[in-house]
Amino acid sequence: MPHQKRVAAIHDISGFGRCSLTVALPVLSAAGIETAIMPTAVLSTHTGGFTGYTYRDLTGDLRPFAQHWKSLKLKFDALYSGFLGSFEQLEIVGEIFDDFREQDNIILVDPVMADNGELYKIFSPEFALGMKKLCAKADIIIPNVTEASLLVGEPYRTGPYTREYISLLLKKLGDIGPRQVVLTGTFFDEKQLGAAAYDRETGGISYLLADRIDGYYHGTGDVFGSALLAALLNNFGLPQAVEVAVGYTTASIRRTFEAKTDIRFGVDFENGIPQLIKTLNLLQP
Ligand code: PXL
Repeated sequence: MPHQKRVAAIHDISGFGRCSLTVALPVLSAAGIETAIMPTAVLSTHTGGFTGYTYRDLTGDLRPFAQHWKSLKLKFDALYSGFLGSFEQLEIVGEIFDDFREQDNIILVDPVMADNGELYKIFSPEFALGMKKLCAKADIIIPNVTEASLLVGEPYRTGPYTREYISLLLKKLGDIGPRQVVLTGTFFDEKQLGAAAYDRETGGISYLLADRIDGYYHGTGDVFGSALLAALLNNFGLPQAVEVAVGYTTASIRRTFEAKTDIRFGVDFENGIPQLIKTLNLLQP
């Protein structure tokens, strides 16, 4: 048995709505990865489309969590951050990355802050600057097109995009510091949608697209990011890992669309787990 990989997942817990830790933990665990969680906040639901949700901020717990883990001499094959609720949390998570950085571990930052051309209502415009600093510490970042335009200071454009525009965004995102960039929400026509993957060291760009399903679904960024990390830690190369993540996310959206589920409730990623494990070659004969 090879060494079991271990991840620290730093996101909120939204009790209902299938995003952040309620997605990352099951997906990574199912993929054979030991998953430690550092909750940044506890909410009754995510903030997308619900009103009246509870929000318990856990900023004060982050440093003590990290100090305790450090005292146990824990090492992580990857650190994976997602939704962070404040500027201060960005600073603290940056320190945690410095503390747990190893020569060959992966720091994956999903700069969760915006979608569809708009910053989430709970964030101020300066938040994007703090997120850019955090992205500079990452090995891999996985913004959507809205987050990408905020990170690089380009005006937001609606698609379909040109390959020139997508490669410009990828290169500018790479200039922030990460070795690899995965841009979600990439599309060149109305039929297909997916992600573009860029490796700054080789300059290679790959496009991994799937048939588009109508509608806007919550939590898909977390389904995508968790499956991507699961594939990378199971030794898939970047384009292959992105292909796995696009396939898993698209299938989850398709099931949800067919079930006519309220789009705020997140996607049915659960029923895709058996196929994901097969795709990752984790099924014993
Ligand atoms: O990853 C999306 C997400 C996570 N956590 C919270 C959110 C959102 C998106 O709206 O509100 C609390």
